[in-house]
Amino acid sequence: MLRSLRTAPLPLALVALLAACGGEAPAPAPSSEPAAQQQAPASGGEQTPDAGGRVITVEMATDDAGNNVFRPAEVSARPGDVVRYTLVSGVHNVHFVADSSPGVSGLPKAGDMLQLQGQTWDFKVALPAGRYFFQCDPHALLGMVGHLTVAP
Ligand SMILES: [Cu+2]
Repeated sequence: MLRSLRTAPLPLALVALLAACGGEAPAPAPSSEPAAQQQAPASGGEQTPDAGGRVITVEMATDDAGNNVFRPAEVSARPGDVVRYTLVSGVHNVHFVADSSPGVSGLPKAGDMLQLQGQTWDFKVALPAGRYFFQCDPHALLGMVGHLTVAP
């Protein structure tokens, strides 16, 4: 199940669209594109790291005590790496909040909610060196936050 989710084929156009989604002003999903919304998986789509890059797994979980966490919460990556947020339990998303990184382009759009165990949301790192805040929107106030540190 995990594998089938990860390898579920995406329409190429959708992959290109996701890969191209960059740092433009975040626009709410237009309601005039119901077809695109229906086809969009609840993930950032599988990304492939650049040559020499790596895939970095970050778990998203609601543990037995009810704590909502990113594991690890402090992530280090280089440009060309892929950060693969992977749902372990609970319902979570990933949101690199633009207000926390003023003036930065290349932040991904807020991710959709992941609900199925093993579901993933990939972010291919294409950001200048720095430390970027991300959160799970429904659990940010409960401490489900983290940082991505991009090395030069
Ligand atoms: Cu969450």
